[in-house]
Amino acid sequence: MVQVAGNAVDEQFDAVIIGAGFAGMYMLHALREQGFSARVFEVADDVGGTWYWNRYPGARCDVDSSEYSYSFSPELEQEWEWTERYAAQPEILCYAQHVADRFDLRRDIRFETRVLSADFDDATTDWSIVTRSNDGTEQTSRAQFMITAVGCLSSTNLPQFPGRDTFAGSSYHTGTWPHDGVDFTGKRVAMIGTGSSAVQSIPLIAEQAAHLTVFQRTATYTVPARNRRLTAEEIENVKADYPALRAANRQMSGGFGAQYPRGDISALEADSATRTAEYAKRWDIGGFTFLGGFNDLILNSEANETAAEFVREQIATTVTDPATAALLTPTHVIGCKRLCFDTDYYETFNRTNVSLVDVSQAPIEITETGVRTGGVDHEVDAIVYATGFDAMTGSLLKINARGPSTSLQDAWAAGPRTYLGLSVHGLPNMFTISGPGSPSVLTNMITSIEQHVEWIRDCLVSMRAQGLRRIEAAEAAQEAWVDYVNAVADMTLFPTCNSWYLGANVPGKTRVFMPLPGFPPYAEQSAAVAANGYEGFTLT
Ligand code: NA7
Repeated sequence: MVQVAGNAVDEQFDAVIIGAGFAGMYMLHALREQGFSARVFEVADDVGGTWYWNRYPGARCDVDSSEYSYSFSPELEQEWEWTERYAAQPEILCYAQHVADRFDLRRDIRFETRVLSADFDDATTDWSIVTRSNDGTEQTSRAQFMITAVGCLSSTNLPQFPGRDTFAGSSYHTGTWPHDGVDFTGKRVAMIGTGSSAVQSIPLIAEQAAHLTVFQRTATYTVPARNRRLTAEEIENVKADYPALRAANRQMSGGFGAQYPRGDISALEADSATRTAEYAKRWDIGGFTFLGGFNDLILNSEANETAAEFVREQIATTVTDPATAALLTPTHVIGCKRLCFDTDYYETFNRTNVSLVDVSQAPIEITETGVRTGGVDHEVDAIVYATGFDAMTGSLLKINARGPSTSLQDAWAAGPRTYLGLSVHGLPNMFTISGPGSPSVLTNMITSIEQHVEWIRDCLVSMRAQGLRRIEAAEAAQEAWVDYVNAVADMTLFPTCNSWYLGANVPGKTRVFMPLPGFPPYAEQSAAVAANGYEGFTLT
C-alpha cells in the first residue's frame, strides 16, 4: 500500500491502460520497452478485445490476415502463420494470446477488472482510477497517464424493444456470444439486423436451424469475401518482404489493401462495358477491393451509383424469389455504411428454411413466444440480436473520466470532440487510442493502433526527457481539428446514410461523423504536431 497526497491507494504506475485488445497489448509492450511502469485493466478473463467477445458463427476479419497483424516485431511476423485469407475469430484470438505470451504481457494485465471511474488530480498531475474486480475487490490505482484502449466496437447496442425481457426462449447478442457456442439444431431462430455480424452468421445459422427468420430494417450491400486457405507460396511471398507490404499499406487511405490494384480514374470516365468488367473482376477478387476500381466511388454519388447498381444486379440474379430479391436490394450509397463481405449471404435466402421480414416501416416488439412486427407474430425458440455497437464513444464514456473542470460526458454532450482523435481538452494526461476524430474504423485497425501507440509512447518519452508532467489539448486546437474532420467527411459520401460511423444506430445519440477519412495525411499531420514540439497541446 502506498500513500499518495493523503489518499490510500493500492498501486502507482506511470501509465494505466484500459483494455487488453490489440491496442492495449501493444501500448503495454511499447511503454515497458521504454522503462515506464504500466498496468492494464481488462474486463474479460483474457486478451483479444473484439476477438475475445465476438464469437458468433462465421466471425471473421474483413481485412486480409497478412495485413491484419502487428508490424512492430519482424520476428513475430516471421514466426506466425495465418491459414486463411481472412482469419476467423478463433485464429485471431489465438494470435492475440500468442502475442501476450511471447512478450510476457499478462503479468501486467489485471483481468476480470472493470474501471468504474477515473479522476484527474491537478495538484499531483495524476489520474486516480477506481476499479472493481469480478471477486468484488475495489481498488484505486494512480498513474500519471491514462491511456484508453477500449476498442471502437466494444459496447453492444441492444435496442429497448418493447417486451424484450418477456421472451421465454434464449437470447444472444453477436457481440457477447457464449464461449462454448450455441447449437441451433432443430430450433426456430430469429435474427434481428443485417449488418456485418448478421451477414457472416446468417448462412451458418441457416444450415443448422429448423427455420431462420431474418428481420431487416435496412438492406445491406455485401460483396463475396472469397475466403480461402492461403497457399505456402503466398505466405512465403508476404514474409519475404513484409516491410515493403507494410510501407505500401501505410500509403493507402485505409492503411491496407496495397496488394490489390487500385483504379486512378473516375467511374464516370469509363464507358459502361469497361465499368462492368472492372466491377466483375473485383467481385471475383472479393473484399474491400470492390470499391477500389475507381478513384471517386466514395466521393461522387453518380459514380457510386454505378457500383451500387452492379451489386443490385448480382442480387437480382442470385435470389430466386423476386419479392425477396427486391427486399434485399439496398438503395443507399454503397460504402457509406461499412461494406460487408460474405460467404453465400444472398444465396441463403433461396433456402426453404429462411425467410426475410421487412421491419423498416413496422418496428419490432418482443413477446413471450417470439417477435411481433406489422401485426404478425413470428414464434421462435431463440433470438439473435445482431444489432451492433454504441460505436467509438460507448466504451469511452463508461470510464466516467473526470478532469479538473469537466467530465468526458460533459465535454462530449454534443458529440465527441478531440484533438487528433488522441486527446480531449479538459482531460489532461489522457490519450485515446483510435479515438473519434482519427482514422480508426475507416482503416485496418492494427495499422492505426500501431501509429497511435508509437505516437503516445514518443510523447511520453519526450515529456520525461524534458521533465514535463502535464499535457492537455488546447481548446482552439481541438476546435480547429473538429472543423477539419467535419470538412474532410463532408467531402465524401460517408455522412449520407444512417450508419454507426455517425452514431445513427443508437437512439438518442448525437449525430456526428466520428472517424477521419484518410490514414496517410493523418499520419503526416500527427507526426508534424510531434515534430513541432506537440503543437496544439499545452505542456507544463
Ligand atoms: P451493424 O453494422 O451496426 O449492424 C446492426 C444491424 O442491426 C443493422 O442491420 C441495423 O439496421 C440493425 N438494427 C439496429 N437497431 C435496430 C432496431 N432497433 N430495429 C431493427 N434493426 C436494428 O453491427 P454489426 O455487429 O453487424 O457490425 C459492426 C461492425 O463490426 C461492422 O461494421 C464491422 O466493422 C465489424 P440499420 O442498418 O441501422 O437500419
